[in-house]
Amino acid sequence: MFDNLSDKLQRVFKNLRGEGKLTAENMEAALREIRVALLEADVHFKVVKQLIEAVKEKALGQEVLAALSPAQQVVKIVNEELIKTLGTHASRLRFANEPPTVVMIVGLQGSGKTTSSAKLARWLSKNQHAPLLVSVDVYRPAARDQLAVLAQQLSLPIYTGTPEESKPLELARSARREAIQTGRDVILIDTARKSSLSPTP
Ligand SMILES: Nc1nc2c(ncn2[C@@H]2O[C@H](COP(=O)(O)OP(=O)(O)OP(=O)(O)O)[C@@H](O)[C@H]2O)c(=O)[nH]1
Ligand SMILES: [Mg+2]
Repeated sequence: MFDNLSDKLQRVFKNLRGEGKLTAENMEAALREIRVALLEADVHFKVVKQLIEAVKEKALGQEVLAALSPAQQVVKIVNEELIKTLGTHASRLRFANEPPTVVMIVGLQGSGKTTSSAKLARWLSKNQHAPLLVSVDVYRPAARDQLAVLAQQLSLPIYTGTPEESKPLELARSARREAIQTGRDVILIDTARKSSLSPTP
């Protein structure tokens, strides 16, 4: 997601540099493209609006337009505003002293738990970890298949359970056992809340 964003921003900046002279018009065009790039990267529209306004205010200031390399100045301003928006310090994941680390993915219905579980597993596996996915969403039909499909597409290991395992706790316990046996150091549990509308499994 952010790789795409950085490609797009690079393109905007390249165009801006090619313009020679920075004008309010080509700045507008560049800002429009930055806006689209951020929205496509899933940044919340209110956050995008704020960021663009902040950049605009600074970039259209006299000292930028009069600067020796105005495009460079704009790159600097966008960079500073992006850092401000994304936060200046990175939060690290905390791992258990004794593996496996168990991470439960919780959140409102439809908030992206299953997708995030897969994303997190992918990130971990690219960063010297050996994750194991498990879905304990036994309430919604095909919810477990959804995670299994993602795992397969991304070639990530998943504990899919046995036909007898129908309870979240059973699935989580078995996944933990499997992780220990196969040397996986992080278990990502994709959860779901049992709603009153769900059929009792
Ligand atoms: N645009 C966008 N869509 C997302 C993102 N994460 C998930 N989605 C989409 O949002 C919808 C719900 O995502 P899920 O990952 O299934 O959400 P969930 O929390 O597991 O949903 P339940 O299991 O039904 O509670 C899906 O259509 C996803 O493709 C994201 O970061 N950006
Ligand atoms: Mg889900």
